[in-house]
Amino acid sequence: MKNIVVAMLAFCLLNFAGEQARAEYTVVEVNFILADKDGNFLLSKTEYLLVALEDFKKLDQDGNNELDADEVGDLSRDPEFLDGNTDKNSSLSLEEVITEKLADFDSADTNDDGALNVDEVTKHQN
Ligand SMILES: [Ca+2]
Ligand SMILES: [Ca+2]
Ligand SMILES: [Ca+2]
Ligand SMILES: [Ca+2]
Repeated sequence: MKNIVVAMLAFCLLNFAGEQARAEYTVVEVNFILADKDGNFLLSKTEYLLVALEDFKKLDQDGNNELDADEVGDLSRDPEFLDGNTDKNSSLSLEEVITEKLADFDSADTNDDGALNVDEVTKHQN
C-alpha cells in the first residue's frame, strides 16, 4: 500500500513538473525526453545510440548501412559528417556513426557517471 502511495505521489510530482516547464522546453530538452526511453531523466549510452540508429535507418534509404551523399543531401558537407567519415570515402557507415556518437557521448559526459543529464546534453549542443 505504501508503495502505491509513493508511486502516485511521484507520478503527480512528475506531472506537475512537466506542466510547469512545458512552455519553456527547448528543442534539446524535447529531444532529450524523447530519447530517454525509461524516463529516468538520464540518457544511457544505449539510449543515446538508439537515437543515432533511428536517424541512421531513416536516412539510409537503400538499407546498405552506408549513408551516401545523395541520401543525406547537404549534410554531406556538414562538419560532423566530414569528421565522422573517418575513412574519408564518400559515405558514412553505421560503424563510423557509432564511433562518432560514442566519442560524443564521452565528451558530453562531463561528470563521468556514464549517463547524460539534460544539462550535459544542453552544454554539449551549445
Ligand atoms: Ca534513461
Ligand atoms: Ca545507403
Ligand atoms: Ca566512410
Ligand atoms: Ca554525466
